[in-house]
Amino acid sequence: MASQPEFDAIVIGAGISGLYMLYRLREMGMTVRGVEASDQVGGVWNWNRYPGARVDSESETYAYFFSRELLENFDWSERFAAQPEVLSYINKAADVMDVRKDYTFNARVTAATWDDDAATWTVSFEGDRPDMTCRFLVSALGPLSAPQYPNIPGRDTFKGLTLHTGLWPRDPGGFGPAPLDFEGKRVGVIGTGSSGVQVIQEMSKVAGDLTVFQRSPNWCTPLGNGPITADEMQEIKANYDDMIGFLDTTLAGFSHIFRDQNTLEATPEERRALWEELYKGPGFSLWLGNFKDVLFDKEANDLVSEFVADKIRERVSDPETADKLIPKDHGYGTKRVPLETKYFECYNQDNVHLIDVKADPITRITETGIETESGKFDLDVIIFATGFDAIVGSWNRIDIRGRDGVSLKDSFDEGMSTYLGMQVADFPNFFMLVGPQNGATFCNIPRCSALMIDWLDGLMRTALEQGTQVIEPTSEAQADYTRLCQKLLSRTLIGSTNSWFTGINTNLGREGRDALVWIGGNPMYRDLCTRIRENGYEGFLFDGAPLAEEP
Ligand code: NA7
Repeated sequence: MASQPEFDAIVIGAGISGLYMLYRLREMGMTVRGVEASDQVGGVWNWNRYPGARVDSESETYAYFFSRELLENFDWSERFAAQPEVLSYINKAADVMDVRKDYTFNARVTAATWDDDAATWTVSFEGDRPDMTCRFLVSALGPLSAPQYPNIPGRDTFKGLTLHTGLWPRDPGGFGPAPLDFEGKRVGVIGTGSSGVQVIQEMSKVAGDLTVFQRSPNWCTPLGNGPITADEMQEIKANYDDMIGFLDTTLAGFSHIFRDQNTLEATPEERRALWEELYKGPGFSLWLGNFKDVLFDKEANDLVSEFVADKIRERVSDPETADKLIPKDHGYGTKRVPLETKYFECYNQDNVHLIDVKADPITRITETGIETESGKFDLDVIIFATGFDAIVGSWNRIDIRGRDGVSLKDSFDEGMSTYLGMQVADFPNFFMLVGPQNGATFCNIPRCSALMIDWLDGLMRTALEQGTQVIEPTSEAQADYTRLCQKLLSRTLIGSTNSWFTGINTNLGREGRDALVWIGGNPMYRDLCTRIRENGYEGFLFDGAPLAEEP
């Protein structure tokens, strides 16, 4: 017998997707509470305040589109906004939605437990905060919110300043980083993913001496940033409808669309001309505006990889250093492509040194710095740009127990399987946003998560209209969807590359690739969701049965 919980719904997380989800649930007439570990909104943009942090999506596309008020009243200052501007935008959006009053801040969720008799979730918190209960539990945890440190002996012994890009100290009362002084300091950065590349660029300008500890190089390409003038902003505002329509046609909600041509159908001269243009183009032009087979066909991928390798050789003066900066273990675009501004040129500066820690592994961290097998580096600051326990880590940090006490982590460990990346069988009324296998995870997140939340809005409204207490997926629908995720991923070169997209996390000893992302793109995901809705939310059970009639 279902009993009355404290709230109709609880949303965990006050990042981009959580805020919008809460707003939609409230508009639906539900009693809803948001809970957030931090003392403020912003999610990933609140935690990752390191110098150099910025979006790789064109700023005006990295936004909510549901509110004309917001579209009209926010002016972006740069083509690719820096973290403080993105955080100020999210704060403005929170004002427009008026959602802060519905949040409990400083509330880190440690556990969530389903009670099948009462048909409610009980949510528990760190410290002595009392539990809360709800009918529907939405986890908007962020795919990159569980920072990880490498397992290097002696990490806690370092007497200098230790920082992690994902847990950067903040400017009290402001939107940016704490005013730390790196001028003239000896700085070491471990990690050369997107965060490492961004922070290295900034540190190279101020550090007396910067040592980069690189395990794997990445295929970084230019960001193409610059200011947005007042006239340009007016033009952007005048064309919002066209832009939104266009974004919905692209693979991942970015402003780039693959060519309708295969690489080898173009002559070498045509290929070169296109790649030169795309390399100079903004953001993910080269990644997502390329020939349509570059992420599928090894021969095509080798050609574009060689083009980017030549660019690195042109930009780095010392051939040996250039060679260390060229990836050998994966092709261009098969992992997340970091975007950069004069990143490679940093290595031409006398104050910047590159250590290849695959050839010369870090052995330990000491009171004074980092030691490798063949060297000793005295440092004032160590920056860990070592990423996250991506996607699954955000959920695994919480002890989530479904029907009969079954653990979500155990279910993930057995092999990722979800329905639409939204629900998992045996976890009734539990929803995930931008998590494993979700259409918004390999995507321009604000754009794609809003589309998904709008769709979930329809599902929840239908449930409310029917007086449904329990929504859950069927095991069959979940297995079919998971097979589709696996099939789509296996067709791409991304699927055969070790990265956080495929669930490899060597730091955590996680081996063996798994389909953690939906790679089919936004239009296919949206069409699938539309078809499911039109078929009476096919694959979902409402109080244990398919929906009685067409919604
Ligand atoms: P990433 O992309 O996961 O990068 C982490 C980096 O840290 C990567 O270069 C790792 O090398 C490196 N790493 C991790 N552990 C170690 C150890 N033990 N020794 C040396 N180097 C290590 O995280 P980011 O924060 O840069 O970016 C995450 C996402 O945020 C990004 O994709 C964007 O979507 C935004 P590895 O490649 O594992 O050899």
